[in-house]
Amino acid sequence: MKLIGSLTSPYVRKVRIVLLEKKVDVDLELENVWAADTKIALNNPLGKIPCLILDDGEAIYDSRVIAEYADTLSPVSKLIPAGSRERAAVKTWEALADGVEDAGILARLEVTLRPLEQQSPEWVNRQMSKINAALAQMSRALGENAWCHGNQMTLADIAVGCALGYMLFRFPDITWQAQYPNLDALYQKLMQRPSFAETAPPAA
Ligand SMILES: N[C@@H](CCC(=O)N[C@@H](CS)C(=O)NCC(=O)O)C(=O)O
Repeated sequence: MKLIGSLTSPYVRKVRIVLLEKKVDVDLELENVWAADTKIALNNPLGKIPCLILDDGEAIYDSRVIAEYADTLSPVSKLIPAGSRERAAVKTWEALADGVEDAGILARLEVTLRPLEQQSPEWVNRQMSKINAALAQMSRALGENAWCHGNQMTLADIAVGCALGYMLFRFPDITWQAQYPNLDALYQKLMQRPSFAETAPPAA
């Protein structure tokens, strides 16, 4: 299988970590989806990464679908519980973490893609308040627990770890580590794992 992605996308990182934890080998094909000549639409008409190309050529996206599919590919490290309620809880953590990235990307695009006079500070503030609310909710829900859900690492922790890593990478001024020591402890613990260490975004 081939994973089309980048080294900076937090969604791609989540999928790469899942595949590493599941011990599923894929070739990573780097694609700059922002380049004028990107070929991503040949596989994903939405023009987004990650996109997983199966051995028969079928394309699978987005990151939540790929993560769910990858969890079925090997019996090692079950990342999504089988029970429907537990599954929904883990997927809600994932939605929360992905939502932090969605808001961060929208805020960043506003200031990196638009000329200054067209930028909306209200829009950026709206996205930043989503990020702040989501980080507070993550910290509240994690509490003193070792993992986001249950007593072992799940997709919830992987998704949250990627969102926190994305904050460090793109929003270093947000002081979540001092504000939420429990999230920081979780992140430091995750970074001990080769899957997280190997996929850390390159220095900005
Ligand atoms: N919900 C999607 C989001 C993927 C996404 O937005 N990826 C970004 C890279 S970080 C992208 O490809 N953006 C290109 C675009 O929006 O045109 C997922 O979970 O895979």
